[in-house]
Amino acid sequence: MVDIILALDLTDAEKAVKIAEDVSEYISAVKVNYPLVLSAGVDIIERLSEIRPVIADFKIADIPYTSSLIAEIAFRSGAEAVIVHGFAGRETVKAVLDVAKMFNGEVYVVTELTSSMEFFKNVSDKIAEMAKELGCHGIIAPGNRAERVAELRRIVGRLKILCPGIGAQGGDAKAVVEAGADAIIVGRSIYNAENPKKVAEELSRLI
Ligand code: 3DU
Repeated sequence: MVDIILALDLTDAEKAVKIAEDVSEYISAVKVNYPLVLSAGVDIIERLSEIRPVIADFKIADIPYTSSLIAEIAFRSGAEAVIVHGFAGRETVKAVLDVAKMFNGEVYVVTELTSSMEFFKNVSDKIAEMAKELGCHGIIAPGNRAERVAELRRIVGRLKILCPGIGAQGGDAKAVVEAGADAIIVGRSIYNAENPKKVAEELSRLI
């Protein structure tokens, strides 16, 4: 089964909670990012986790020590998973994994961004290999490039592949699922819709 993960890049906590509640039956998790956490405070993770498990998309990309502190705050606040940038290197990903283990949490590694391949071209396959080697739970792959999702699938084997870039960024949910995604991450197409529940329901039927 393919999951829908709601990307809640809103800056209004009450609106964010309301949308998560509205669409909860169609989503497997809520992904929070800096816009929401920096405006609503880190406690929003705990609140949202009462609705669905929360993935903290802090795209951690610092030295291992600082990265481990960020991961610890995310897990202590109730996140079930964190997202780390693979380009930060093996030691950073390992430091985040060590923290995740203490909380029984999951770690997903960004391989390449949907928005630009300018610097990722020669590294994203290596990042995917590293994520597999280190025993991460999955990778974040570009949902607007289905052919890359298929290539990354060949590299990571059975690791989970979560794909943002669907809808607002032009990615096609069906193509990405056929390419091997385990979940699609959808933000604006749902939370900016006149009827978020209807959009989530249609997406869930489609995939
Ligand atoms: O474009 P949307 O509104 O559906 O939101 C996509 C979310 O996924 C957003 O939180 C963004 O930070 C995240 N993301 C990407 O869009 C692309 C990536 O390569 C990685 C994460």
